[in-house]
Amino acid sequence: MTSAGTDGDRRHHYRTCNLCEAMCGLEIELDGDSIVAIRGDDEDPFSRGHICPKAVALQDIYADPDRLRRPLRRSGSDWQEIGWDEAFDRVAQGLATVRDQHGPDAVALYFGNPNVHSLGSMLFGSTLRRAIASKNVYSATSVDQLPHHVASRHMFGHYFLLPIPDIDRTDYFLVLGANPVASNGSLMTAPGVARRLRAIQDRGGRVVVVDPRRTETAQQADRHYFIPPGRDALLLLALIHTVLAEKLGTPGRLVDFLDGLDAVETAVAGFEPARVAPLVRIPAPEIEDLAREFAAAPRAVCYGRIGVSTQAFGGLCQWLINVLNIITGNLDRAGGAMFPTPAFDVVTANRRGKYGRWHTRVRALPEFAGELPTSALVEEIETPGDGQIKALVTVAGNPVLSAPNGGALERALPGLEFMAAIDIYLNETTRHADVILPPTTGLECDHYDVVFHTLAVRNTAKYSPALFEPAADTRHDWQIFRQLARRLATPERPFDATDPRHLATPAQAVDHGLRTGPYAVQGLSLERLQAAPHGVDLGPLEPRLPERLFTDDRRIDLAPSLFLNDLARLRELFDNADDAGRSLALIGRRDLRTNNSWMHNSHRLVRGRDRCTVMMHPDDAAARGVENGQLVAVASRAGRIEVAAEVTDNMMPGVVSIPHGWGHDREGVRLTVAQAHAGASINDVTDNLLLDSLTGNAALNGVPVTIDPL
Ligand SMILES: Nc1nc2c(c(=O)[nH]1)N[C@H]1C(S)=C(S)[C@@H](COP(=O)(O)OP(=O)(O)OC[C@H]3O[C@@H](n4cnc5c(=O)[nH]c(N)nc54)[C@H](O)[C@@H]3O)O[C@H]1N2
Ligand SMILES: Nc1nc2c(c(=O)[nH]1)N[C@H]1C(S)=C(S)[C@@H](COP(=O)(O)OP(=O)(O)OC[C@H]3O[C@@H](n4cnc5c(=O)[nH]c(N)nc54)[C@H](O)[C@@H]3O)O[C@H]1N2
Ligand code: SF4
Ligand SMILES: [Mo]
Repeated sequence: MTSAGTDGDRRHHYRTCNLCEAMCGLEIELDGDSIVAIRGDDEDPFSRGHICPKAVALQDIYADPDRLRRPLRRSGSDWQEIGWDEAFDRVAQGLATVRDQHGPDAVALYFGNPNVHSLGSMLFGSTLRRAIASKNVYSATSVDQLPHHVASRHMFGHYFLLPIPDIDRTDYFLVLGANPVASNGSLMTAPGVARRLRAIQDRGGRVVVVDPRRTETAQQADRHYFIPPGRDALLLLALIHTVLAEKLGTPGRLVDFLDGLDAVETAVAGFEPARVAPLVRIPAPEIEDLAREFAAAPRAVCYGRIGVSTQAFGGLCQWLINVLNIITGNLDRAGGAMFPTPAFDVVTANRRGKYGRWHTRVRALPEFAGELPTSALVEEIETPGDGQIKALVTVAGNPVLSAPNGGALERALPGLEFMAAIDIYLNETTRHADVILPPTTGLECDHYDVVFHTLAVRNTAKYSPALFEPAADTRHDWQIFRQLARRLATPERPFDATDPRHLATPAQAVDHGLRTGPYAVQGLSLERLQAAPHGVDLGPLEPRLPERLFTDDRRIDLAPSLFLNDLARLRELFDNADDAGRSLALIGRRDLRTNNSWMHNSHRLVRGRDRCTVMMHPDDAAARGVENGQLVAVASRAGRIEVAAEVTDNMMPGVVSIPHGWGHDREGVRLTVAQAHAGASINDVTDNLLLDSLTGNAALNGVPVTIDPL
């Protein structure tokens, strides 16, 4: 047990919340070993006291009687606790048997979202990957931010060199397909987004939101435009068209290392506002005004997140957002889109992110940075033949609820010869495993945010020691990876126990990263951070280009052919869009008190009204005879679910919205609270065949559905 600061018998522990991307500083008040209160840490230089309701639930996860602490082995539908050695042996044996018989690619790995929030997994997850050495590696990346990576790789030379909106200094914040007031920000680590948005407005700036739903963020904005799902690329082209045609902006100092401006000028021809307007349902004069305002603002930034990533033109959207920022001179300058300088720097030359080195067997979807698109997982399990997936390891992932057409995946999992899960719950996905290996989590772990400091709107650093000793006879995730790697070794791929990568603890690895990082000259080290429990401030984001570029020629490629070629696909939509008989378009949403699929077992997060509803416009409801609160069937090519209708004019007509991560009523799930608030899974309706075919990212938004009252 570690702590800092005492107050009589009461002690205070300071740490960073690792549940979402915001990295809020927490102050946890303890009486002995019991938590008395969890508050925002006012002295955290980054979050300055901000907190959301989920942080308080960290104690619920810690104490949750349903949380697994010992390995489980399944026989039929019964589960039995087993010892760690037996569990490691069984998993290694199950995987090795498949590998020996069918080759390493027959063993697939799926890494879920909490991996990026786990220090152990971020530093040592590669141990497991190398040991399994399969081309079938999948993750939540391809149901999320993959298009951002593809754009960064091709334009800036590194998939993790992601431009982050400098919202604390901007005068104009144009937001497409993100709802940071509910999601707390993504690829923009910025605790207290609502406060930061208000600050833009208070200094005379503007916030403009483009979203098919009038979201919590849109309600706080100066202006909101509805847009039909999947058409943002057209709007962005029209904005760029206007900026170029009216010569509204220049790339400024970026010109010295910028190629492809002419190619962009050619590419946008034909996408004038007047032609695009009827499709995006925003009048041409308003598109033109938006472009003029954006370009005229002293400092502006366009930011687009999951609504413009997990859709049919995700790659084009992320490319065009970068283009808009660049041609108005807003990349790499204060108040624009900037590149953080993290103290532990993962943006290094050795892994820039290769693209298309191999493809999926069935649909020939491209690999990116060593991963294949999660949308392909079902068919790669089900389609017989050479290279078929026969074994699966999920690591902190719940693809049955999170992957498109999760219902089909759920039906495919029992066909595997072997499945293991490294997970803290027996849930919708892990119930199909033969063995579950539960690692320590949250308050039992040391934390340093290797990933999100790289995406943060200010440079800071903070080390959080574990608050509680892990329960007796438990294992950290990194220890699990090592044990499996040791057992999966072969004569060709031996496990070298003396390899420094297998010897270091996460703390030692962090120290090494800090001592070789950009602030090493200022003496930054683990010891220094341990002496500063609230974290240290390293200053605002600074211009980093061209030095930070990783392209071979150290220049920005504004017009990679990959994206130019994809415009043909967009033109097809442009020419053939038929809105007359349009079915309803399904999109997602997030709620402040959820965290994807796995926090519904906390009483305090699920109490109150049912949040798993389908929101629809009053006109769409009336046309189908649906009343507010009524149970309806939502159906698509992939499947059908039943949820209550929530009739609201916050939805654009023709568009309906359901949150993801629900559907806990499956048999055999051991989540007592979540099962009593089960909801239904939107991903039983989303479609694994709907993709951004350029990047392979799932098109979770814009799924055609029908709705009928029950
Ligand atoms: N329709 C629709 N679908 C979506 C989205 C959407 O917007 N709409 N969003 C997508 C996005 S952005 C994402 S990131 C994905 C997320 O997709 P996933 O990562 O597959 O799903 P999660 O719900 O995050 O599941 C996390 C799993 O990790 C386990 N877990 C929690 N903490 C730990 C830990 O410390 N260690 C280990 N080993 N396990 C842990 C949980 O029990 C759970 O099984 O969902 C995607 N799916
Ligand atoms: N409370 C909470 N916070 C979370 C999570 C959570 O589950 N709950 N999940 C975390 C994760 S894993 C991630 S990746 C981030 C995501 O963070 P955000 O990207 O902010 O996620 P959302 O709130 O889903 O916002 C996406 C928005 O896109 C809109 N949208 C859908 N389709 C389109 C479209 O075609 N065009 C446009 N312009 N908009 C569209 C939706 O209406 C929605 O408002 O949130 C993280 N934070
Ligand atoms: S916003 Fe995110 S990081 Fe901050 S307290 Fe909530 S869950 Fe934790
Ligand atoms: Mo995500």
